[in-house]
Amino acid sequence: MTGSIITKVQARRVWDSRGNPTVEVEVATTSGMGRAIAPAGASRGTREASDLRDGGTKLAGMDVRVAVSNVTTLIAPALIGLDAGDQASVDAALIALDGTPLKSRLGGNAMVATSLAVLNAGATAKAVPLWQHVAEMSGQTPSIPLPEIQIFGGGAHAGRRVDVQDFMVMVPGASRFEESMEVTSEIYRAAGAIMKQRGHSIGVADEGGWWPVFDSNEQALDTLMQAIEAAGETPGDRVVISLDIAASEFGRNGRYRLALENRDLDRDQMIDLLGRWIDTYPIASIEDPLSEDDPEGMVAFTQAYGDRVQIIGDDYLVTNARLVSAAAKAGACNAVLIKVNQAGTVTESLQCMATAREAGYRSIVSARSGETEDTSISHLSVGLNAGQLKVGSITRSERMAKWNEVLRIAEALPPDAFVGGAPLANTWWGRTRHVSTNQ
Ligand code: 2PG
Ligand code: MG
Repeated sequence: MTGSIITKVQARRVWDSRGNPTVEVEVATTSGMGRAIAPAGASRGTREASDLRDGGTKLAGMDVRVAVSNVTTLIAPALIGLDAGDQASVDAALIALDGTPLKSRLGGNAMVATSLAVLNAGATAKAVPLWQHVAEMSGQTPSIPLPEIQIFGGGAHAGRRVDVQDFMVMVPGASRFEESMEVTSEIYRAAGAIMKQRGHSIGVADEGGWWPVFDSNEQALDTLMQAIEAAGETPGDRVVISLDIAASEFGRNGRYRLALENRDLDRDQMIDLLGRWIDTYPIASIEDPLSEDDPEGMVAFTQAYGDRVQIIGDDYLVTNARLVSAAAKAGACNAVLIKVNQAGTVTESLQCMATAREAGYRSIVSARSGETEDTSISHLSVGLNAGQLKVGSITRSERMAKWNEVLRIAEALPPDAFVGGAPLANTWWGRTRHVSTNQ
């Protein structure tokens, strides 16, 4: 399409939700412009695309001057003249130009901002919304995802005040996306009120969830249960719990150090602990239950609990099609987190989604803990028919920009485009629902 030929690629340094510098890219075609900003993780997988940071002492070494200049000096000349509507070719050019396994030459941050800006430019050139462009590209029927929303932060996002990184809720019993937001907002409020009653000053963690002042990880879970009840819900009925253990942050070589409780667990003890939580609380989804270097643990955990909960690989699979195939073969995990900046390009993320689908894995499009006003992932979750979306809590505008964008997109789709509880149908929640509705 001549209207989508890339005429200009520009970059600038902007700032993320943690006040760190990041890369923004604008890609122009004769039909208009597409823009995107690179997010940044704190709990990062070792096999994900690596961000290029300047190092040194200024801005704690986090500056991105080199990544920004890579866009203008190296990437721009390679992309001008290519078709922004042909995402696969543009991403192939980016990958070839970089030529490293972890995108360390150009920088994963420079590449993902460029790739997503191209995606946006492609949609602009077609004069269609981004979600529609993505749906046409992936051949999927667009759907409105089930949100996974953080109530308490933890782990690397809260000064390691508790070991578990995300205490979240999902509302698979909601009949609309809007309803799940409203129910979650009530739970968030109730959780804040409980923390206040306990005399805690109620600050928030990196993704907007309440700051976790707890004596144990279980106390956080108990408080979450209380908040769900205080919001007038029965835990396990319309609302379920979802956890991101982010175990790579405290596990190595099959050993797990729960700092809050001053306990060291081996692989089997860690699996038993999570199993007890699954037995005690209405947990429908667990992300990274074991660390990225513990495939044995991940297989054992999936064997034991894969028919009861969704088991998501994040650090473990780093949005990598090859790792998803290998995990499926080995019997590790049953779902994959899709973070475009882990893969480095849109095309590789799409390939990972396709591989996940073939393997029968569910998929969850996810933001990073360092985010911005960029809403591309909201569109990706809809256009890829991912089924689930995770962007942190229900506060702070780098999060709300994404949830609110889904509300807008939902208006353009029929009411039954909301996937509701479908993604969790084979999990504990789905089974419980099935039994209770037949009683
Ligand atoms: C995760 C993400 C988002 P980070 O682990 O799933 O919560 O965190 O971006 O720090 O990797
Ligand atoms: Mg994670």
